[in-house]
Amino acid sequence: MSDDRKEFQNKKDEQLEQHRVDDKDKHLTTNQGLKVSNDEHSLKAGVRGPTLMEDFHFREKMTHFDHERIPERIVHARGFSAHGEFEVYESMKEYTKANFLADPSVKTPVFVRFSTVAGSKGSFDTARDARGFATKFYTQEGNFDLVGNNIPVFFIQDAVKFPDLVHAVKAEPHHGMPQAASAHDTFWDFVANNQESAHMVMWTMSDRAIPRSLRMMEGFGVHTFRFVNEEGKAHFVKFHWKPILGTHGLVWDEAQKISGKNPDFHRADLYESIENGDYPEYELGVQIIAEEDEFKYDFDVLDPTKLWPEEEVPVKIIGKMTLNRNVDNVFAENEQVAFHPGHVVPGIDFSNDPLLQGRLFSYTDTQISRLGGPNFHEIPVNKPVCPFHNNQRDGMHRQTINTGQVSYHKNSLADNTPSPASEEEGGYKHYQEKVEGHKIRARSESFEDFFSQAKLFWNSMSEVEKDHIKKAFSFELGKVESKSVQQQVVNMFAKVSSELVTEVADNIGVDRPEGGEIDYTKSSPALSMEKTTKTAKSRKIGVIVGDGFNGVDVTHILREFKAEGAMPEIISSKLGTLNGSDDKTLEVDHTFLTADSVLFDAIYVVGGKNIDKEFEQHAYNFAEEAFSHFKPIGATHEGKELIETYKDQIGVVMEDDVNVFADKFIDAVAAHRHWKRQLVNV
Ligand code: HDE
Repeated sequence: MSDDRKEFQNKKDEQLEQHRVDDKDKHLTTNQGLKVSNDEHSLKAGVRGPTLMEDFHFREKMTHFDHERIPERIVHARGFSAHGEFEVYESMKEYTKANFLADPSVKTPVFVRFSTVAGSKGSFDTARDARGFATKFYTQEGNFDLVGNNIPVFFIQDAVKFPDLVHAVKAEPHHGMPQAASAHDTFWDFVANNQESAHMVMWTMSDRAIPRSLRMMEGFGVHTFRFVNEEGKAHFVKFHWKPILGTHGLVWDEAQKISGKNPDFHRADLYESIENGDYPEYELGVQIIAEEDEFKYDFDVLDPTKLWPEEEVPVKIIGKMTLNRNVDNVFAENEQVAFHPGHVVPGIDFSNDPLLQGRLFSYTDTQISRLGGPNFHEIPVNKPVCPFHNNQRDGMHRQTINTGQVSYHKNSLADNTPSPASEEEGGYKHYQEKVEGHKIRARSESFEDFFSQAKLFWNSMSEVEKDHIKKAFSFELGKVESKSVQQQVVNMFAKVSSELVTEVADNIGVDRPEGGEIDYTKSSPALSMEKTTKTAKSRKIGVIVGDGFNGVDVTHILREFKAEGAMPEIISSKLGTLNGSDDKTLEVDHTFLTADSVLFDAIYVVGGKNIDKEFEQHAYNFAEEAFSHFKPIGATHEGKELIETYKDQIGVVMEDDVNVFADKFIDAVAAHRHWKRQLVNV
């Protein structure tokens, strides 16, 4: 077994042991504290007789079980969470009076929930979808929730359309299919008939929508918020999370196969890296626009289908979040956490983005039905770490036992407590934006440009990224049954790129649209994932080893991998110990049955002197699949013969000198994917 997995296992054993020690003297009781003498048989009238109503223990246990589930989130049902901390690098006082952004010595506890949007709670992690990236900062001034996504824009501009969008993307109501997928008629019908979605659709068709890891994706607050400083001066602000490991995607074929091989791929990756002490880290960045520059740009700062190109409005990195503790209980924390974009602290305020305005209503409303009443703030994961007092009372599931006679404001009987705080005392004061206008159901004309930034995104992609987008459209529209919808979508995206729609139209057998591409030539290099941080750190290497492997060399190579932070895991025909030369042994982590090529970032084939034909075939299959997904492949010793076909191919390392091999292979792993293979092989 690899050292990392051993450590993981040891930790698990320690936890179990701790549990045993803690619970040593505890008896099983009912919820009323009565000790239970038998938990295996219900109370019956005779051993072969009927169960009796009188069996209060059975009824209490079963009733509780019957009510174990709560309604899943209507969107973002499938999620996974972790605890951590946030620290600001330098005081942001110039822009905001938020305390947690003022003092670099303060560590603010955080809780993050990542999610997919469309699928139900039991769906799979690697669906093509936006990912939720919701962070709760437990500050001393109250909770601040940054409820974002891994895509910086949204499908729609006004919250009133959200139920329509969600109805369209969710499984179709007449047969309940497909699960966790946008590749169906109603979603694309919505897109073609709500063309403000063009920009976000470009993102969801890119590899951003199939992240390699939750640790390797960006996060965005999406909307424009406001920073307000002590003097009451405001700036528009957009929030970004930048992962230290860089932003990386899967390839679509791989993502689909992982859904079957390990539906929990992302959550397992997050959980295990935290257990192993490889803490996921993200830097917080802000883009700031002065209020007086509101109309300086070719986009409306209030339009949530627009991003602010980083080259025009730089991202200032202001702090770092480290996720360092897994949840103890998925239900209590991940399911019961209740986010709300309206949970803000002094110094952070809203803009008039109509999508944000609608969200400010929706989130409390949804928590009331999901968590069964208005007291969800009392659930431990939602509770502020600072004191809170008010005159709200009672309701479903109330935990607090409020004492005293007075529960109203203003009062004299309790000296008018709890009393509102002045601004100096930390009371929240809304930014006094001047607003006037007619009551009107309409949108500003400045929201009507749906295609410039869709094209900006396309213009910014590398050739490989463009190719993936074409394939994603071809896949999704290939699953659509209505010819009319297919044609409408192709016609719509002709405005973005004729290259894109010509290929897609040919692939799905509809007419090529004629012309239509809008004139927009800007690009934003920051949107491409190609130039992101590349490192071998935390990359999983599947090492295929058989009995009779070269002991000294292979042990040395594995050590080199680990020194670079990569994570080798041993795969062989059976679990147990493998014997190599020079008395070296290796413990097997996975068999060919329990592992699969798609679950690793790279494959290293070692082989061994005592392997059989079946082993040879498996080793070849692992390499073949890794090759088709552009992953690095390495081979030494007997392994070289097993995958000789791939010799001299791009991203394939076969060397006799072990040091040269280790160096070259690590470089190949750090490069992540070897896309040039595609250009050679297509
Ligand atoms: Fe949400 N969204 N949303 N959303 N959203 C929910 O709240 C909603 C939007 C986001 O891990 C719901 O507790 C409306 C944008 C995340 O618990 C619900 C609109 C962005 C999560 C809701 C939007 C998000 C949610 C469902 C359009 C990115 C998961 C359950 C106006 C900035 C949070 C719940 C978690 C969850 C409403 C659009 C992010 C129904 C009405 C844009 C990350 O209240």
